[in-house]
Amino acid sequence: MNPELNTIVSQFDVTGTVTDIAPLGAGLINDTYLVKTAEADCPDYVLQRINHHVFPDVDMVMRNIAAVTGHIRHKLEEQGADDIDRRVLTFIRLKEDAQRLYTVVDGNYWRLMIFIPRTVTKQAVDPDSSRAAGLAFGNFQAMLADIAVPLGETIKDFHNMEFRLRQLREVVKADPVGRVAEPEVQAMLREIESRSVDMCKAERMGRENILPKRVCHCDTKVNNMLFDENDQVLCVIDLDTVMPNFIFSDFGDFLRTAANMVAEDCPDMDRVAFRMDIFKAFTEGYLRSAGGFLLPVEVENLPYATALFPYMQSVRFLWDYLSGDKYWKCQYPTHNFVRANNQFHLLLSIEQHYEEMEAFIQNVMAGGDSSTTAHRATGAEWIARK
Ligand code: GN1
Ligand code: MG
Repeated sequence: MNPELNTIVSQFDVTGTVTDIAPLGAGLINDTYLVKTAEADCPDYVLQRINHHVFPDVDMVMRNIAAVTGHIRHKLEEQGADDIDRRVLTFIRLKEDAQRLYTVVDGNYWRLMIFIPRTVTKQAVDPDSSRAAGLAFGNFQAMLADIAVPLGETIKDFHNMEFRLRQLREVVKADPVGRVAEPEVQAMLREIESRSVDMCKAERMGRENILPKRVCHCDTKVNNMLFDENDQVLCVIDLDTVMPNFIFSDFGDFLRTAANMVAEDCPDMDRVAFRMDIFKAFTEGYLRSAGGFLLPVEVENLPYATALFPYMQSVRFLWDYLSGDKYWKCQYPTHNFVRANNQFHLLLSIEQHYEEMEAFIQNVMAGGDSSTTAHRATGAEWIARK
C-alpha cells in the first residue's frame, strides 16, 4: 500500500482499518483510487486528487458539492427513499476540521467519499438505458430546482456560446501555430460563422430574462451515472461541474455523446450520424422527470439545445487545434481537427432531424406517452402558447 496515499486517507474521518489503496477507473481529469477497509460493516472509500488546473477554485467546487449532495439527501429522506447511501455521494470530513471536505498536500487537493458497492457503469447506451438516463438527469435537476444556497460557477463561462466564439476568433486572429490558413480550417470557420448568431440564442434569451439559469450537472455523460443490477440509475456522480446554467447543457451534452453513431474522434465522417432512437428515449425520460418544472421556452428549445452542444464542441476543439493542442490530449497532430470535424458532421446530421424532434417533443408534452399529470399540465400550457 502506498504510504503517502495512506497518510492522506488518515487525515479524513474514516471508519474501519484501511487495508489497500489501488487505482480505480480511467478518468482523464482527476486521479481516483479505491480505498478498502478490513471490516465487513465499514464502507470502502474513493480517494480523489482534484485537478486544480481545470478547477482553479477547489474550495468553491467542494462547497457546491456539499450543498448539492446535502440537498439531494434531504429530498430523498423526505420521500422516504430506501438505500439513500447508494443514491447520493457522501463526502468525508477531515478529522481536524469537521467543516472541511478536502485536504491540501504538497500543492495537491484531495477528497474522500464513500464507495457505492454493486453498481455498473456504462460507456455506451441503448434506448432503455438512455430513457433511464433522461429520467435520472431530469430528476437531478428537479431535486435541485429549489436549492436555497447560490452555487458558484466552477469554470467561468464554461458553456457560454458567445464566450467560446470569442475565444475562437481571438486565436484565429493570433494564429500562434500557423494553422489558420489550412483550407479545411477555413471551410469550417465559414460554416461556424454562418451559424454563430443562431447558436448564441440562449445567451440573448438569458439577457432578456426569459430564460433562467438553474442548477445543472454540466457533464452529463453516460459514464457519470451509476446503474444498479436492474439497469436503473442509482446515483449521478462526477459533480465538479455542477453549477448554474441553462438546462440545455444537460440535455444537449448527453445527446452529443450518447446519440452519435461513432466516437467523438472517429475520423470517418461518413459514419458520423445522430441516432433518433436515442434522442427519443432520452427525451421521454427527461421530460417525464423535468417536464413538471420546465418553462415552455425551455421545452420548445430542446431541439436547439441538441444542435448547440455539437456546435459548441466543434468550436472548442477547433480553438484548441488552432491554439496548438493545449487543452485536450492528442494522439496525432490533427486529432483536434478531426474531433472538431466529427462534431460538425454530427451537427449537420442533427439539422436534418429538427422537425422530427419538434414533433416528437410536442407529442410527449401532449401526453402521447405514459407521462405524469404535472407534466401534462405543462404540455397543455405549452401548446396553448403555440
Ligand atoms: C472534457 O474530460 P471529459 O471528457 O469529462 C470537457 C467537456 C468536453 C469533453 C469533450 C472540464 O470532458 O466539456 O465536452 O472533454 N470538460 C472540461 O471530450 O473541459
Ligand atoms: Mg467525467
